[in-house]
Amino acid sequence: MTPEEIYEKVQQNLSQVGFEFHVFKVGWYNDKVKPEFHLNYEYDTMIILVLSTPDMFDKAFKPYLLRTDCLGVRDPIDECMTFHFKQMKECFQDIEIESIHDFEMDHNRRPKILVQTAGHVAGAAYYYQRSDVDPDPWSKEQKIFGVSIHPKYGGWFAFRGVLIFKNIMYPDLEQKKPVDSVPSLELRKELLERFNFHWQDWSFRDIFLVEKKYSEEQKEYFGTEPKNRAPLVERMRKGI
Ligand code: B12
Repeated sequence: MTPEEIYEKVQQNLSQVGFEFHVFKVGWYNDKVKPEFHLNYEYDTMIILVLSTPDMFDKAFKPYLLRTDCLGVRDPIDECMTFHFKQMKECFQDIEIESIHDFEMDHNRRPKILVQTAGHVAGAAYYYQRSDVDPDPWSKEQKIFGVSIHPKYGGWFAFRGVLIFKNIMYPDLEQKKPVDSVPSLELRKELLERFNFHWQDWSFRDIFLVEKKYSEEQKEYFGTEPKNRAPLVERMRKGI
């Protein structure tokens, strides 16, 4: 199978249930991150980033809840993502794939994949970091986490992980730049401050007028602490 055919098959399988896929090379990612985060594959190895759009909740998650009894499940969203990743891998019986979810940590408790950097090099979502606001307006002691912004959904999406096609090389792939939807320094500062200091009010997600955002039900779900989500799961399972 060619890399183009693989990408096409992934798209066909899952874009109708609210996921988006962006292909890139392992080397582009390794060029950016420190050695301790490197993925141990050749430069041209094909890798696909998976993200969920606002549609995933209704099109993948709720149907998943109806199909399974979620009793004793640690995090139903993570389980649902694991299910879909597994299903994707099963479409490629003869191809070796390593999948890494956004929530997986290595033995040093470091994330196995930095999805924001992956999203940037794959051209999926611009990763705004402290270094993107120059001169730096914050005190040296202040920790400022970076945030990715999608051109259609602003902050109303989540990265779900990557699929690494271990033996598929994609030397001809051309790199796409991510869309810079927050070009002004003033707005970048505002974005990083909203993400770091007011992330609970969701406002960083609306840094510009987005095409689609989470439904009220989805906001209620993600706004509730995982340990308190069981009644919401039950309600959705009963279709109330
Ligand atoms: C650990 C973690 C946290 C920790 C620490 C935060 C942090 N960023 O370190 C805590 C618990 C605080 C946290 C909180 C939240 N998090 Co969090 N978190 C993560 C997680 C699992 C790992 C982040 C991490 O440790 N990074 C390590 C550091 C070192 O990476 P880094 O700063 O990006 O540095 C790298 C880059 O700078 C790169 N690099 C260097 N030069 C260049 C140049 C360029 C151009 C590029 C592109 C890269 C690059 O190299 C560095 C590494 O060597 C990610 C998921 C993941 N697997 O990535 C989610 C993630 C960052 N969190 C996310 C979210 C939404 C949140 C919360 C809002 C809570 C929530 N889940 O709803 C809060 C808000 C943050 C806050 N204000 O506190 C989202 C962000 C989505 C987005 N739009 O960007 C992520 C991506 C999860 C996801 N699945 O989508 N989080």
